[in-house]
Amino acid sequence: MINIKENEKLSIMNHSCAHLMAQAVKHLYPDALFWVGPVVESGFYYDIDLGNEVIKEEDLLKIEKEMKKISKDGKRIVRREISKDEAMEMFKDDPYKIDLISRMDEAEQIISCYSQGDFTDLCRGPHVDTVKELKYFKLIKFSGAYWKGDAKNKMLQRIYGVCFDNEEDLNVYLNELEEAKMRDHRKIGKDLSIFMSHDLVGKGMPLWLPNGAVIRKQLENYIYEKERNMGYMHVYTPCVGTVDLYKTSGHWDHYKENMFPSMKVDEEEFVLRPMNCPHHMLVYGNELHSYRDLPIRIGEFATDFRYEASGAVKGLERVRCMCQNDAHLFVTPEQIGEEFKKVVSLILDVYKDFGLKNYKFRLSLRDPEDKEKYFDDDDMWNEAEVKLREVLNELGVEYFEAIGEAAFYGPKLDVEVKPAVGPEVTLSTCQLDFLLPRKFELSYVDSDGSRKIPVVLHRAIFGTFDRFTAFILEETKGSLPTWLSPVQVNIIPVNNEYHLEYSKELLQKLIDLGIRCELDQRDEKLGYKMRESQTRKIPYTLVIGDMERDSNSVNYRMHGSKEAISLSVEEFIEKIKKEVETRKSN
Ligand code: TSB
Ligand code: ZN
Repeated sequence: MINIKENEKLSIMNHSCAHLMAQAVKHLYPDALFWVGPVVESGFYYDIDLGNEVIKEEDLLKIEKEMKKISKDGKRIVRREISKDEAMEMFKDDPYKIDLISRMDEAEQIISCYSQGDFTDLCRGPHVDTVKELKYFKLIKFSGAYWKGDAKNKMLQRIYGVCFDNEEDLNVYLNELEEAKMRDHRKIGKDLSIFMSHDLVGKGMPLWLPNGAVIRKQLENYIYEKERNMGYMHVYTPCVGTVDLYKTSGHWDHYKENMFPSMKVDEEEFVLRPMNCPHHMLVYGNELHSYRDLPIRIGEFATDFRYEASGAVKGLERVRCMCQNDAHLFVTPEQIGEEFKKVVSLILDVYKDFGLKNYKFRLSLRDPEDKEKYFDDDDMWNEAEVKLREVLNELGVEYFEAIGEAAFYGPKLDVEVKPAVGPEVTLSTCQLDFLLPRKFELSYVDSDGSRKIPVVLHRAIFGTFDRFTAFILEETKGSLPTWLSPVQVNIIPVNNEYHLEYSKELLQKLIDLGIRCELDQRDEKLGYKMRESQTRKIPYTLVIGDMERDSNSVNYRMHGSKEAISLSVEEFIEKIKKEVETRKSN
């Protein structure tokens, strides 16, 4: 999808279109006040104070109609430069503009504003010459948005739109948008009953429904096996810790704004944990370790809580209660390269198993100028960066570098993916850490009998089960491979009177073999049931009639295929079992 913000011409058009929309809104809602109207990747938006009015779907059409009218009228867009004092006077009845003007740099004594007909707005510009040039636009959606993004402030109305310089590009864009909406995991998650949310549970706290729970369990089994084979040891630890634990780890100082507030129980003060590292440090410290025991790999499917802004939470992708596929690897300094390589290889392996191709590796480094954010040890940082690059080059992995994106304790490698809707997010991560083991006074006995401090690699291959599930739902458009599908086989008897008994036997046989199977014995038309089986994206739909019953066979259609194939029951079982056991991807 085109990035409007990165295209100079479209960027100017979209910015002008935001003004056009504001003018139309002002015509329809004379008391409207305007906050900011920037150009974004997907077009433009404007945050508007409409008093107590809340924008509805049909209002967008009204505003669009008014925009068309103004555009036809064809007024010129005129730039004017005024002094800060003039601006203050001109907008004295508009608290939002006064806020903007009063915060403008002292050096910025000249302020520009743009007028078109009866509408004037404060703006740096540039703009198109006349509103006539704005013909091919569409208002896309609306939402509430707190003034300055702060939940303590008033809720404004945000309207999004997009503008192109020709009709075809607009239509292509709108089609792509429609497709992205269909691929959005929030829609798929609802259509396929994978997760839900409820105000009584809270924002960013999805509930995994039975279908989602099956997927999650399969993911857990899959990654557990991989990790176990690589020598990981899995633990269970509580999803709370005392404030002192997080003071020791440094999270209380560096991560507090991402944490839920603390709560007192008797004499102890607890927090819901945002990360599992401190718990795992304590697990490591529970025993004395020799250099011969290292690497020690402590894994956990661990629930964490993070305060994410209410406007940022999104389906399963960005939640406030999440489950990490987490592990902390304790290594000697000499083992860093090799262990890091194993993690990157595991990431590559997993992505291949899932048939994922749309991702990028990002090597996140510190900004050497920023002495506040990053733990101060130049040698450590330089050495670590060299090592990570070395491994990536050895593995022939393509990556880009991002300065200033490292964690406060060390550089990291992230895997970035693009969701159907919205900005890129991180899936997998592997982070080098020289700091936490020191804070928890961890050690191992080296070959010469001396005490040494281990280095820690924090890593999450799926990231969280939540975000990974969101991503694979979008990548597969909900058509999951058989091994991951909540229901793998749907049996439909042609006629309940003659074929139900055989169908029931078949159902039981498949269930006994651990295949997730359903029998549709409702009194509905065969065609209807088959279509529904497709909509539910069930990999195998078996249609059972006389032929199948009499010859102990099945007749199946795979999801997305019209072809009907006959196999003996034994052959079918063999086929599907193999597909599940090898976790075949689509
Ligand atoms: C890997 N301490 C490390 C851990 O040992 C850690 O917590 N790293 S993290 O902060 O990067 O989080 C790990 C992964 O969780 C991220 O890579 C991302 O994929 C996922 N994640 C982070 N925040 C959210 C969220 N709000 N919702 C869903 N998944 C999230
Ligand atoms: Zn960690």
